[in-house]
Amino acid sequence: MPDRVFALNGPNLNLLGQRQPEIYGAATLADVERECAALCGELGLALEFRQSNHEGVLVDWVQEARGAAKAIVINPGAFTHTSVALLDALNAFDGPVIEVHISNVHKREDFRRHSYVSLRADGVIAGCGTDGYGLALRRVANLLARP
Ligand code: CA2
Repeated sequence: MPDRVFALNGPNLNLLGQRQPEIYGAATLADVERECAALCGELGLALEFRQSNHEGVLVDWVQEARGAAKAIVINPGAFTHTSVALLDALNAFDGPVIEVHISNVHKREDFRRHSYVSLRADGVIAGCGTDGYGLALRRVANLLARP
């Protein structure tokens, strides 16, 4: 049985590829999911890829991952900078957590430099465009093989 990984995406990431390509690139979220699924096939991982605009839904999915996934890759969108609830949920998850940001949050407004999720994340990838998802999945595969 391949190890299952949840890849969770926060608010507005459903708009990827439709607006602000200078910041977030041209790929749509469906493109990103397709690339992640292909990579997971190579890495021997089973992917569950989801997006929600709602904080509580993301919290529910992180809780669901406790029984259903070995690792979480998460781009929490703007909840990165605001959500203690998401941090608390991630703190109740035992496996590796990798935080992904498409843009370089450190090159933008000051408020984007603080992440509640980083207090729990085992790794953080920012500013690598949508390639960051693949980098995060490779890291997860390594961590699950050699904890
Ligand atoms: O760089 C990232 O991946 C972010 O997590 C994206 C969030 C932002 O609030 C974080 O500070 C950094 C915003 C996601 C919005 O995505 C859009 C994509 C295309 C068009 C409009 C919004």
